[in-house]
Amino acid sequence: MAAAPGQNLRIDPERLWDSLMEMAKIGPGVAGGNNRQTLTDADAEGRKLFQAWCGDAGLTMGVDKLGNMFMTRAGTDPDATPVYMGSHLDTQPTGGKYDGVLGVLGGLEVMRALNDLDIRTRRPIVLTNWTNEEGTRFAPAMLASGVFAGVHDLDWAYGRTDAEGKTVGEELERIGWVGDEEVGARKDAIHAMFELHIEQGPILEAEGKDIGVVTHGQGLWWLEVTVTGKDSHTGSTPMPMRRNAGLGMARMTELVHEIAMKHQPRAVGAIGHCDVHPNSRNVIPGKVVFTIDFRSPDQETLDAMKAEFEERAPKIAKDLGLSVAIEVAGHFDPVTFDEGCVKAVRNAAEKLGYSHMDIVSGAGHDACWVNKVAPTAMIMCPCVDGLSHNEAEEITKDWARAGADVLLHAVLEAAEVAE
Ligand code: HGY
Ligand code: MN
Ligand code: MN
Repeated sequence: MAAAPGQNLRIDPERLWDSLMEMAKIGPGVAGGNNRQTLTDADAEGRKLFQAWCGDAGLTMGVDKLGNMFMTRAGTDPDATPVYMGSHLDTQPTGGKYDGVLGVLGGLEVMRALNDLDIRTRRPIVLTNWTNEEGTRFAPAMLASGVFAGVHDLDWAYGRTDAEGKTVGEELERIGWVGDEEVGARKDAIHAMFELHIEQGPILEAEGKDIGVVTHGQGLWWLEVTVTGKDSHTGSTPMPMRRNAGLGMARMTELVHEIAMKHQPRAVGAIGHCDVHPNSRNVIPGKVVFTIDFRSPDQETLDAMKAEFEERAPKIAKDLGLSVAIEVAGHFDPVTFDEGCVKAVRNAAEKLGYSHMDIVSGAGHDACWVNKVAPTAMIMCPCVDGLSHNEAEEITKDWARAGADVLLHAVLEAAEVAE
């Protein structure tokens, strides 16, 4: 049967895989994954390699004041509003080789394939590497795309600090990636944006699907909680006299789990970060600071979980002679992606013969913020055992190929092949 128009247009899976493995050598983890945290020297090295590859592919670079990198492939109509792709190169401290990176290097592979196939598009195509998607070193997640979309203020972003008190502004300066573009100057000139990303969950693999057509994304609350008691001796302080902030955190951890379980199956809750002070073996902790991560695709459920914790945590503290302070450290509402862009993703998967299903993104992504300012959709590929934010994160070459092929065709539909 003759191929449908364009059906045989495909990326080069070996070249994509080689680039993924090359990038994975930068900021290696200790167990086969990556530790390329944002604004570290490893991040700077990864940016440089990405910049060199984009130069080889004939792309021109723009950088904004938060280090967001924009790599442009010219269209035949320079006045046409560009089509964007992209994701992030920064990783968790015990991250995988594909979270974010597949979206950036999959986009680069699309550019390389268009060059090989000598295809010109009417619209320019722009490939983005967003600064600090992970929010692990500097909270919140998706910081730079949030400023780009007008959700966060630039100076507030510059002032975000890491555990050692270093700020985003200082570190961006130190690695030499403060660009000259205003952050968000491009936001009113985006025809469509597509982000390719691994699912980071078990659904696609379990269902035997190559492609996730992402229709929605979960919303999120990050609550930073400070529980204060009193440092005292673990040996000589009688139990009734203790004001043990660590015990307060333990009971609040149970509460977070109880609240999330109450709203199953459309809710999750956990605590992934905590600092115990003074963190000494024989001192009862007088202060504990931890971050709660509540998520749900339903606005009502998401807000109900936050409200219930805010209501019940002070009682736990009072019963233990502690005080508790709760601050919002990150937030975005559930996301509905653009129907037209979602359709372009589904059409591409159909045309290419890849099995696919609609899916809600469990994780947050830069596309969630870009969706506020431009028609946006996401393409997902499975990951082994649904594992991510773990150095053992794995995908297959075929899943990477399928995702990048669909990205190629969705972008071509939006950017229009020039006659
Ligand atoms: O937290 C998230 O969902 C994303 O991985 N930064
Ligand atoms: Mn990611
Ligand atoms: Mn991530």
